[in-house]
Amino acid sequence: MSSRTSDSITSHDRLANAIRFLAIDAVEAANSGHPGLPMGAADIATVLFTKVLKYDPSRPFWPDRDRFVLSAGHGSMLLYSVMHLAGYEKVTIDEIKRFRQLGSLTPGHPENFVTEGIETTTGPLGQGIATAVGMAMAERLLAARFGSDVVDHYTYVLASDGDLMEGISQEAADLAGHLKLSKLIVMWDDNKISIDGPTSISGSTNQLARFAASGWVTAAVDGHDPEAILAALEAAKASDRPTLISCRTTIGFGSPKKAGSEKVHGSPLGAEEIVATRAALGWEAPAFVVPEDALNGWRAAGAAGRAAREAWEARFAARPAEERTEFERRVAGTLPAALEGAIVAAKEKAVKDGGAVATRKSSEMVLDFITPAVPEMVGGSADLTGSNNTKAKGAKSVTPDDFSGSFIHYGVREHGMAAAMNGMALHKGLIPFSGGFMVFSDYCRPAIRLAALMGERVIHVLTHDSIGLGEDGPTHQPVEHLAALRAIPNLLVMRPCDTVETAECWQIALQSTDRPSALILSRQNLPILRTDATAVNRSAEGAYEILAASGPAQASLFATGSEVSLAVEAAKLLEAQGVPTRVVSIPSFELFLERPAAERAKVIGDAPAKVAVEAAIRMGWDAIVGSNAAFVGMTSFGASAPAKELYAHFGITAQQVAARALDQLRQA
Ligand SMILES: Cc1ncc(C[n+]2csc(CCOP(=O)(O)OP(=O)(O)O)c2C)c(N)n1
Repeated sequence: MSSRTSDSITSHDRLANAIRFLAIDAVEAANSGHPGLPMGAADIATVLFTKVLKYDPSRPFWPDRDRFVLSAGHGSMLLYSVMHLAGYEKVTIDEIKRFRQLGSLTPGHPENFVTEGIETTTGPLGQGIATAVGMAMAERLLAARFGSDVVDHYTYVLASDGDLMEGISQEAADLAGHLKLSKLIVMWDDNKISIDGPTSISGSTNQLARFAASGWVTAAVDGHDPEAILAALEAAKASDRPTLISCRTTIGFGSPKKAGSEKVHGSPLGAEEIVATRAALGWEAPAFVVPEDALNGWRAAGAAGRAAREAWEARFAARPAEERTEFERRVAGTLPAALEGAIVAAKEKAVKDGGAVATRKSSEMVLDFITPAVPEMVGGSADLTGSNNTKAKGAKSVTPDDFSGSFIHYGVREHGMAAAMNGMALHKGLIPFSGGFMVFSDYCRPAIRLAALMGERVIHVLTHDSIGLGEDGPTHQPVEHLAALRAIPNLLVMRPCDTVETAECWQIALQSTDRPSALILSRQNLPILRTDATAVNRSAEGAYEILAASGPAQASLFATGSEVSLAVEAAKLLEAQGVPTRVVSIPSFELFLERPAAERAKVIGDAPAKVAVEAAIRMGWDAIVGSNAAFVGMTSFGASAPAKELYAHFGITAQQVAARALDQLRQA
């Protein structure tokens, strides 16, 4: 099998078995978890973390560290064991003992916002590998900006069968292969077992051929042979393309009765089998005790990374001061002072130009102002660049041979795009934003949800936001999507009504360092309603009176985005009939709901008639306007026709809004 000497076998095996038994014992103590993967992949992790990976446990956030992503998040105990063994201070043996308990640093699946040193949250299979593609892209993008003296690292992934079964893995593979992300190395824990049994019961893809077809280098090794693993990793590092290494392993390696079977995937081994496994692997130490030789070996490997970190610090210190400050600013995620002026300039232009503009065009105009001011922004689109308007003036496209650009052609891969954006944000140093049709936010929802969970600043520009897109019809017309996006905790959903609000929403999205944003934009033209081009950001209030009533308000109309101008028209109709009417624009439910109740009550007001209008379903509106308010919107899918006809067909008109207000006044 290999030419290992007995000494090296002993020491490697001791290090790998230390991972195995921490995992076995922690899962047993928690009475839940996944021992199979850590036991099977312990040899891979040992080679990676003791011989290859550039990291320093004492500085988990050192910018030029290699990234490691455990895409198969269910194998979290592999990561926690390695981190404890290598010397990540906070992952103590007590935390290992508290695996999966409330408030521990060792939750069921790895959570980057809980445990320092974990690069990304994983668990939904396929997300990790796709997120890692974004990290590898970020490395290339930043190396093109700051040079390889400052940015020069690899991104490693441990992926399971399930990761490769998920469709997103193909989007990720395709993107990485096309971009020739040569510093992305995926180790596939090829154990041929998933939950239902052998993977052969549900799939027969030749994964190596698939990745090869997407432009990857592939290799296959015995995943229990440390020398073969090391050689494959060394070759992968020298490659000019991303590499997939099939590491053939036995799930639950070492367990006499359960190794190689799905029984060890996701349940504790049980006391008897643990005794048998200890005997089989020659491990005498009791539960949670790491023998001194193994601990010393691991700690020495962990401490070895310090030299690389210090060498990087010396190289970085030799860079010009201005460059250092800029790099540090971008990595810290602090915005440049120039942003505010750029926002005001965009607002001034909007007011000066006047006229009706689609908010997707407004957004493009705003980007022309802000992207030069915020050079860490990296845009893109899922093959809808001309429709999403996310390519600012002068933005250069990124190509496989030139990462100095700031616009990415993601191809028709919404899910891969959203996950890659998460990876870029997690990497630090960039602010990713993208473009897609809003209706296809469904295609990237799992990645948007993870961004929200992780609290990452990614900005999704979602255009064609309602029946207002017209002729493409119900397959393309969002109806439930606003409600569905608003349902994701910690996602900021913003639907601006004109160019001034669009500029404000961009400013809010950029300033929201701890949550993702979705900018919901129209295809159809909308009149300019705001003519105040100052530094005051009214959209940040979430909701505000955009049109005052002529006297004490009898009717309050509430609307978002394209329906705000419709509400303004309705207000004019009502005023003409002697009903003093005000209009409240609500660019963001979330921002509004974060304000104190008394302030909210003031904005909502106490007019006897209240009507909300939004070309979408009602779900969510009751929390804003109350269940007694009338609602003009959608209750079904849309249809294929010119936008104006659709608004009339579905009864979303100024006349309808006015009529509903009058109904309410009659009933009052
Ligand atoms: C998107 C998604 N679907 C389903 C699951 C539930 N799940 C966890 S692990 C797994 C498959 C396990 O097989 P494999 O990936 O080969 O891992 P191994 O058995 O080798 O540990 C499934 C279906 C999940 N975590 N993510």
